[in-house]
Amino acid sequence: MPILPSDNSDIASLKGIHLYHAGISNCSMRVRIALEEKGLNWTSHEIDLGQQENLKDWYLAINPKGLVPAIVDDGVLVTESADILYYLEEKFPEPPLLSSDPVRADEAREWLDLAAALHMKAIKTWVYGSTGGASKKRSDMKHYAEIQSDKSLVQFHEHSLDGFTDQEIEVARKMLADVFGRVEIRLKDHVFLVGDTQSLADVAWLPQYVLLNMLGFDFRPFPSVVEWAKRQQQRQAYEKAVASWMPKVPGWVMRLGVRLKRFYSKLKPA
Ligand SMILES: N[C@@H](CCC(=O)N[C@@H](CS)C(=O)NCC(=O)O)C(=O)O
Repeated sequence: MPILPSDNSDIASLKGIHLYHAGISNCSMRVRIALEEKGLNWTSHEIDLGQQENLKDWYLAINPKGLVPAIVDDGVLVTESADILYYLEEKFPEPPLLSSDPVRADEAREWLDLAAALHMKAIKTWVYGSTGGASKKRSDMKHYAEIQSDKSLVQFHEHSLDGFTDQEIEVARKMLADVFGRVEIRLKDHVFLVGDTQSLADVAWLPQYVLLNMLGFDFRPFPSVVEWAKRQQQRQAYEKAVASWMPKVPGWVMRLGVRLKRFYSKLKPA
């Protein structure tokens, strides 16, 4: 678990739970959901990704990869959404999001680890690819390459500036459709992804649904997933953890914007 050693006295002196996050980030969403499911009090530090606040020196001292989310809990710094969820589960076991049955707990861990493993190659690639989006400017890349030790991130952002090919977007879409196909089979006759109660598996995958659905991913082949998401969205944690952080425009406006952006990005000369 990457509990990052920090000799930064500002971090070490923080009391309580501090979450560094962004509203629409799916990785941030899953941590906010876990915090709310567990009824924990936390202090919000919203990071403006559009303004690249995540790459400012003060934030790099918290997460050297310049990614959200990160938490500091009584001076203990943890990054990576999956690791933060494991940390919260260990430190605040009630109500449990991992079953006491080791087989069920292992299943939930597998779903969470799968969400983490697919983040760049499926989710991020589909989201950036299908929106024609790039979060960095070409002129920022030299500096970004200097400060970013994770070269796969540098490569990803460089590539996003040229645009993902239709084939790359399709490979990402297919990976996601395969996973949601598995989720669909499970949810046809179950309320939760694992066992009979809310677990880290639901917490890990709901944000993927929320983000992808907002951006127009086709969930029509997965009706049980859609019903599960509706149930999840009825949970008390959802309003505070997700809904209240989402853009205040209707989904169709977001999707229209996405299609227009994609259309114009295709018109741009290579
Ligand atoms: N593996 C990381 C991924 C975190 C991540 O990619 N966060 C995105 C938002 S969802 C971010 O900070 N992007 C800013 C950037 O790439 O500059 C995790 O699970 O926490």
